[in-house]
Amino acid sequence: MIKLNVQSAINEQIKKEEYSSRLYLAMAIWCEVNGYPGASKFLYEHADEERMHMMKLVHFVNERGGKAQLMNIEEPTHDFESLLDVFEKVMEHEEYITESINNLYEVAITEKDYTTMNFLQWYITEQLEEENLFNTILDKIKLVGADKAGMFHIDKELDGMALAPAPAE
Ligand code: OFO
Repeated sequence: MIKLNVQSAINEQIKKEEYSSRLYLAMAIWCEVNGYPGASKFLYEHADEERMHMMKLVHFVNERGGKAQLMNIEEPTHDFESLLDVFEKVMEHEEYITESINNLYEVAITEKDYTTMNFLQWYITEQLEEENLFNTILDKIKLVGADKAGMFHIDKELDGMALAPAPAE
């Protein structure tokens, strides 16, 4: 049976993953209406991936005899200055999520909840991969600067960037 404070820490993380999904959805929409179809497709897919992150946590809490709980979430930012601004905000957000996962792991350590610690390993690895991925994208965007042809190329690249298939739950 999952301890109540571990459950409530995971429920907080569920909220953050749900917010991540909506934030990337808002970014995908901005990209779609601002002439970046590739970035838009990439971010729509990423919004789905964040929902999957949320669902894994939901199932985990329920399977451990607890109850996942959804909370109110604030409206995400809708307006961005540029594609660079979008990906800078993605990076900022991912760093925040990494910190949050680390804090959640700390709760599991304190409670000697080895099952949760083991489960969270997946998220720790995932965050490392996501930060690396977004850093690479951000570097490329910074490199092309205001060059329109370069930006077009990056958008094409984002279009072709396949996400890792969702692991079986
Ligand atoms: Fe859920 O990994 Fe990104 O935020």
